[in-house]
Amino acid sequence: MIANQLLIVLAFGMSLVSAHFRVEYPYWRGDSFKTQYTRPCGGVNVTHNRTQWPVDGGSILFKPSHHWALTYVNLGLGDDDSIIFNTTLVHGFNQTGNGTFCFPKISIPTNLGIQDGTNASLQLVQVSDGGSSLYNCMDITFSKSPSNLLAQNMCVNSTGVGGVAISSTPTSGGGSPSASPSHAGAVSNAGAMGMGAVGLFAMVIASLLA
Ligand SMILES: [Cu+2]
Repeated sequence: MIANQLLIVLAFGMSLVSAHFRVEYPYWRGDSFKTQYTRPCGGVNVTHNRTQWPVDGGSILFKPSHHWALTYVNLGLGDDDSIIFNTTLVHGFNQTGNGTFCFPKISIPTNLGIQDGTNASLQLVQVSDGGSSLYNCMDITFSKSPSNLLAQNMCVNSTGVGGVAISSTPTSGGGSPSASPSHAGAVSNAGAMGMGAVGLFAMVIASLLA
């Protein structure tokens, strides 16, 4: 048991050091590992390395490295560093597991006036256990016939990677609200209530505190 706890501590330590995420498609602005906490784009300025992205929306493939992270996708129109990411394309959800995660097709609101040739940037935000937000941006040009679409058979989640909707109420069970992870009994109850990765995470913390 002590060995197990040591392994868990090591795993957490490693995830803090090698933390962060990278984006594979559309091309990210560049390596942001040292500055990824910097808003709005991880400390990397706008580029000319634009990926053609369908006018009605496309896919995003990225590699998260945290056990879980609240995750968002925002859109900003324009092609310089004054872009404001004021359109939320994917509202917050809990992205679970590390490996590869893919959104097959993120749809675009029709009232933004986007057409063939419109330049924009996508902003991917992840907030994990430490509370700091991590950012990466991808510069795109909307296109009616994109030349470099991500093949749909490439758009898969690796084993153990997924997502859980965030809800203001327990997803099942209907018992009392989940408690803080300071009491092991309450935590295992939270797990039984279908808290998924969050419950699992709380259980790991509880085992460290025990
Ligand atoms: Cu990180």
